[in-house]
Amino acid sequence: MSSNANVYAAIERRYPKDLDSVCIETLDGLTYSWRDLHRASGCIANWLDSLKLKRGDRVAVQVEKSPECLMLYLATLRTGLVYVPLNTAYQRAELDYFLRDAEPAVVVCTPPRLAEIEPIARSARCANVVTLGEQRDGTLLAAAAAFPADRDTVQRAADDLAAILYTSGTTGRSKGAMLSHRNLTSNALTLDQFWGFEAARAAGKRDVLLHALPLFHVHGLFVASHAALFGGAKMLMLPRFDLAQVLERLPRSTVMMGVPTFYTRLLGEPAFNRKHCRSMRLFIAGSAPLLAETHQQFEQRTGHRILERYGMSETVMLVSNPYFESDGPRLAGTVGVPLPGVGVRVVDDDDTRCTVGEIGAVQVNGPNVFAGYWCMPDKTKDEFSADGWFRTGDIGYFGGRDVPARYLTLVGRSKDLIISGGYNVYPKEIEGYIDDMPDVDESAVIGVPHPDFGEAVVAIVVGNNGAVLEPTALVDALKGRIANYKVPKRVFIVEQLPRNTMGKVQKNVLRERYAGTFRSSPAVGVRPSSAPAAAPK
Ligand code: MLC
Repeated sequence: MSSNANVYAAIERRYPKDLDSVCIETLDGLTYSWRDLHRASGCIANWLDSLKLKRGDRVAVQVEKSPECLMLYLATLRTGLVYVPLNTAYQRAELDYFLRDAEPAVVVCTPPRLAEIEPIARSARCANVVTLGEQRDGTLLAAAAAFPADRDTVQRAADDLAAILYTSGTTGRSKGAMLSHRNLTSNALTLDQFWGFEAARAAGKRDVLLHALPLFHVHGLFVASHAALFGGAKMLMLPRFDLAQVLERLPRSTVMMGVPTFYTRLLGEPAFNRKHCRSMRLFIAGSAPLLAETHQQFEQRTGHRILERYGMSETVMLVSNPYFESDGPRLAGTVGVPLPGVGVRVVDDDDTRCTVGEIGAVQVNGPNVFAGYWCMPDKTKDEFSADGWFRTGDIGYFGGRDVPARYLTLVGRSKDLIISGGYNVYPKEIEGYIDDMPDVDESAVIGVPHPDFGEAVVAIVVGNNGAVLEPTALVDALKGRIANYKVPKRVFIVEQLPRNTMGKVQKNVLRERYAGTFRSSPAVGVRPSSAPAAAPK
C-alpha cells in the first residue's frame, strides 16, 4: 500500500523520540506530552467514528483556543473527516450562512453559545451538536472519554480534502477554500526547512514556539501549530495575544509568529528590550503589511530582524523572506522570495508575465494551492488563469531598486479589501448590512490607517431624505449581527458621497478625507500597557 498522505500520518511520523516530553504548555502551567496529544486525539477520533459519518463529512468548530481544540483538529484528520474552523467572533447571521453552506455532520461550539448555535445547526440539518469549553469542559470530551485511545489513522490520498477555511468575499458571500492533505503537508515541510526548524533539530536544539494567534485561521493553525507539530517543538500556548503574558514567556521561547499588531504592541511597551529576546532565534510577521518603521524600530530595540512572509487561506504560505543568510537577505518592505517548490508570477491583464520591476497581478501555483471553493465551481474557475495559476487578488512587482529580482513587493489589492489586525474585511459585506438598516440611503465602507490594527474599518453613511441618523445607534445595531472586528470603529453621517462622472463612489477621496481619523495616537505602540514595567528575570 502507498504511504498514507493523511496530514496526521506525516505529523505522527515526526513525533519526537521521547513521547513523554512536553508538547504544549498552557497559560496556567498545565503541560501536555506528545503521548497525551496522540491518545486524547485518538479518543476523540474514535468517538467521531462512532457517529458513522461518511467520507468527506465536515466537522465545523467554533470554540475558544485550547489544547483540546488542537486535539479535535487532529482527531478530525485522523478519521479522514474535513475540519471547518470558524472565527469565534462570528455572530448569528454569519454562522447561519457558514453552517448552511458547509452542511457539517458535526458542530462543536462553546458551552455558553450552545443555546444560540444549536438551533442554527439543526436548521442546517446537522444531527450532532456538542460543546467544548476552554477548561476541558463540555460534552465532547465527556463523550470521547468513553472511547479507547488506540486507533489507526485513516488512509487518505494527497488530493483528499483535509479542511475548508472560509474567507470573506467581495460580493458579501464568503467562500470556503478547500485545502487538501497535500496542501497542508507540503507547506509545513517546506517551512520546517526554510525557517530553520529542521536545522535547529539537527543541532540538537528543541524550538519553543510562543503561540498567541487564534487557532481558526491559516496563520495560527496551519503555519504556527503545524510548525510546532511537524518540528517536534514545544508550544507555549496562550489563549490570545496579551502583552504581559507574551513578555513573561518570550525569554524562554525561540520562535514567535504574529500579525503586525503583535509587534507594534510589543514596541509600545517601554520595558520591552533585548533581554526579553535573549533566547529567540526568529520573529515572523504576516497576514497584514508590516510597516517599515515597525521593522526598523523592532530591529533597533531587539537586534532581531522580523521575517515577513506572505500567505492566504487559498494558498497557505507562498512567499517568504529567507531565514538563512545563504538563501538571501531579509529585506524590509518586501515579502521575500517564492518558497521552494512554489511558483509565483506577476502578470498583466492578459496573464502575460511582467518584466522585473513592472507592477502587475500576483499569481501562484504549486502543491500549496487549494483545490477550489466549496460548492462554487464558477467562482473557482474565475479565480484561476487558463493555464492553472491562482489569482491572489494582490498587486505587486519583482525586484526594484537595490532589490534582487526574485524578491516580491506587494503594493495593493485588486479587490476592495480592508485588513484590520490581520483579519480580512470586505467593505461590500458591511455596506450590505448598513444599507439594509432603516433610514439609511447608502453607505461606503473604507479602511483608514490605525496605529494598533494597521487599518481600521470606517463607515460613511447617507440617511434617507431628512432622516436623522445616530452613529452610535448604527454601531450598536451592527454589534451582535456581525463579528466585532468588522464593526466600523467610526461612523460618519454625510449628506452625500463623492462620485465620479460615471456615478461611481470615489473611495479614494473618502480614504484621503478620513485618513487622519485615528492619527491622534502615536504611530507605534498606541496601547496603554497592561504589562509589568519590570525587565525580564
Ligand atoms: C479585535 N477587535 C478588532 C480586532 N481584534 N477590531 C479590528 N480588528 C481586529 N483584528 C475588536 C475587539 O472585538 C474589541 O471590540 C476591540 O477591537 C478592541 O479589541 P482588543 O482587545 O484590542 O483586541 P484583541 O483581543 O487584543 O485582538 C487584537 C489582535 C487579534 C490583533 C490580537 O485581532 C488577533 O489575534 N488578530 C490575529 C488575526 C489572525 O490570526 N489573522 C490571520 C488570518 S490568516 P469592542 O467592540 O469589544 O471594543 C491570513 C493568512 C496569512 O491572513 O497570511 O496569515
